Amino acid sequence: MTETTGYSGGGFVHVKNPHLDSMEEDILYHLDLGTKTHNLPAMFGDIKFVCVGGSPNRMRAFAQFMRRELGLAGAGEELPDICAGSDRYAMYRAGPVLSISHGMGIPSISIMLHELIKLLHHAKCRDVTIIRIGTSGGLGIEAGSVVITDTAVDSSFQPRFEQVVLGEVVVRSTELDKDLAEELLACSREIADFPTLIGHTMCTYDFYEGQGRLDGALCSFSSEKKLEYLRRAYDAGVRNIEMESTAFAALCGLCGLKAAVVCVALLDRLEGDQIRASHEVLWEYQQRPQRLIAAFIRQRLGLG
Ligand code: R2B
Ligand code: URA
Repeated sequence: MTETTGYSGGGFVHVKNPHLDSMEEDILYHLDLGTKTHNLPAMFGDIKFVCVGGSPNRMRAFAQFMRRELGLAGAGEELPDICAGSDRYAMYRAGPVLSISHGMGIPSISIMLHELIKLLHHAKCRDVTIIRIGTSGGLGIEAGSVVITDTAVDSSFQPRFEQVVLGEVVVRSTELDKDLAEELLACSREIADFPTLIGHTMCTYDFYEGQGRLDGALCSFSSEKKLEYLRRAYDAGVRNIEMESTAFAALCGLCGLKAAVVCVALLDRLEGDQIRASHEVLWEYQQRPQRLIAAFIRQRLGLG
């Protein structure tokens, strides 16, 4: 069974679940928010940009950075974690920007996105742009390069996300918003002192064997086989590898959200498996997608 991409009538988030309407209350358990306990339209109705990324600390730093970039009052102060009652995910706000962590891997980001998308729906948000800012392994590109994903592909280089529903495999499209990717690339040309490119992003279920690494606790293939696989991925247009983009693209696409994936490459996987750069270098690399997205948001808000 294949599902097609959704549309967003009137710019609203488009949940595709008839059961939601008949629920008296919706508890967003992993976010520690709910329709009866919180006034979601008042809290979130004016959100226009949602940025998601793996680590809670990084997403707090991003929200703090965005407060400074947008010239918001109290920019230097500690930010409260909106999901403080749950230790699964962290959520911060900077004006019209929401910054949320999603943990590592498809199951973790899927749970967060189901609840986030319902949150945006309950809050009656309109015209929301959602961007994953993350880290990745590069493929044939210099460490520190930023990849804007045009298509998220699975480990067979196909633009699909397979979700098992009631024991059946449902295949979902992983198309992302092409215009948004181009807008981000144009933005990078203006600000970036680092290489930025558009390419396919391969999403895997594992960091080690799943990404062809030789340095996990298990490995049953040779260095030659690994390189042959990674070169085939490169020839199919893959420029970086991470662990969430197909699920992110599928869920956001079906719910009518304009979505982008922007990840920095921490290393070139054609040159090795271990991430050897220092903490300082890695910290600076991780700021690159944040700087690009800050410039993009400033531009969209007419501050650029
Ligand atoms: C990138 O980095 C994490 C693994 O180190 C994973 O969440 C991803 O997609
Ligand atoms: N994240 C990944 O998923 N893979 C890498 O190689 C680096 C970061």
